[in-house]
Amino acid sequence: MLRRNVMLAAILILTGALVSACGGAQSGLVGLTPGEVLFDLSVIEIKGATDGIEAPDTNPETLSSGYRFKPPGKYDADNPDKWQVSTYMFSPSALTVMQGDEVTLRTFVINGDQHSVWLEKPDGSKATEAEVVMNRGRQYDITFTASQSGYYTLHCVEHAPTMNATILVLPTGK
Ligand SMILES: [Cu+2]
Repeated sequence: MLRRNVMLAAILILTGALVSACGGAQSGLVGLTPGEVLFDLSVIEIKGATDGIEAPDTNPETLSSGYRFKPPGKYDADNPDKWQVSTYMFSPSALTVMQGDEVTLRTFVINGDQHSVWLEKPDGSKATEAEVVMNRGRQYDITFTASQSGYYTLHCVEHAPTMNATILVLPTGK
């Protein structure tokens, strides 16, 4: 079974919940068996600029290496009051799968020249043997078996601690 996006997964989960509510077998999420799941992710950078309020006292770049800050005077030569912030992120950054799924995170890099990406299991160990170095304009697959229920976290080294994606693995009850 190949599921391609989280919306379909959500529908399947809802269907399973309804089946359970209607007196189906009580063994976890009815009708869902582990399968292959493919997600398409993008690496993006979102930006916001203003001259409507003063720049923050704390430089956002001290909060995360994923944040960028162009202060007043350095952002717009024609408008010394204007400033900009931005952040790198995975989109989508929250996914749901079933325990036992073979999951592929197919990731295309739109913004940022390099992201070194690794995957953390719910127990804190690494699900990827090495960091996957992702460069702009290229597509990369990270494939893993969601053997543990809980939260897997996709991390970017260069833009830690805020450039993450979370994959919630629902237990099958088996
Ligand atoms: Cu990054």
